[in-house]
Amino acid sequence: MPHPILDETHKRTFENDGVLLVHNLIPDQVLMKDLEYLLREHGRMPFEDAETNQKPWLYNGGVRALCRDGPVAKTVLSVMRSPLDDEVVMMEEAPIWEFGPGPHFAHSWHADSRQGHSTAEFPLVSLWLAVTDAPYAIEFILGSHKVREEVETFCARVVPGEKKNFTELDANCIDRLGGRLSQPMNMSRRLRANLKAGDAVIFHGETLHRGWRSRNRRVAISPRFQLHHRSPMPACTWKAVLVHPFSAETFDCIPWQVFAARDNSPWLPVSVGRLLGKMWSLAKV
Ligand SMILES: O=C(O)CCC(=O)C(=O)O
Repeated sequence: MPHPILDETHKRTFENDGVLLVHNLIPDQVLMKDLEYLLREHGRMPFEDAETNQKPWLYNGGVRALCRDGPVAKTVLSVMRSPLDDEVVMMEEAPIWEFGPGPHFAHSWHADSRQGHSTAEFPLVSLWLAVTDAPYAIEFILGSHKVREEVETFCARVVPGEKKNFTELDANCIDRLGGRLSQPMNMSRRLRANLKAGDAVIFHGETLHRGWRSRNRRVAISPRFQLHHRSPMPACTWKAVLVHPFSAETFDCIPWQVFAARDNSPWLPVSVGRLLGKMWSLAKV
């Protein structure tokens, strides 16, 4: 499947805003419908810090085929700083976000990387792919990746009853800070687009964003990629998948386990996952 060619203007937008909107990353609506079916079971899982939630390529043939054969990693690599010979890029998690239908409200502002873990030298970059239509489902503060430290210093609040020192960003504080930082960062500029199935947003690990729930159901998947120094690089790891340098064999060094089924039975064995992966590969030629 071809991936969109992103030029210097796109890269500059990504560097300045910390966000880049890519319409029609996957134009094939039949594939998007298939993916929606395959992700459905996982959308019902409660969000938790568990492999079954964050490493869906371990058990979901659809996710695996998308990330191995689809345009996701290539597109992220084309805006990320080019890796040197002794550097690698790993896909480290890929949470699936399914919400609604339900009341209309915003989740908390946050950035995907832990503070200081995404740098110009070793960036973390996320891609959020709308698997169904996702009207105004995710919002970004443009330029906020450049003022992460200020945001955390002024707006992080310890959440009572949560784990020690767990903080959340205060939305009112971010609004006020946005006003004060508007010169020269213009942090009050926001992006909240009407995304269709197959559209994607690529964003820096430090960029502030928040998801919105709405009266309509919507599904998205958000693989995250980190550039690392090569050494020591394990030959095969289950928890992070090597996407640069890429080889399908390296990707497939991880055995497929189980994955969500299309019918009512929740799980099917490995061989059917392989078949679906092949279907995806055929669809791209
Ligand atoms: O889709 C959502 O509502 C949440 C997305 C998000 O916050 C993320 O990918 O980090």
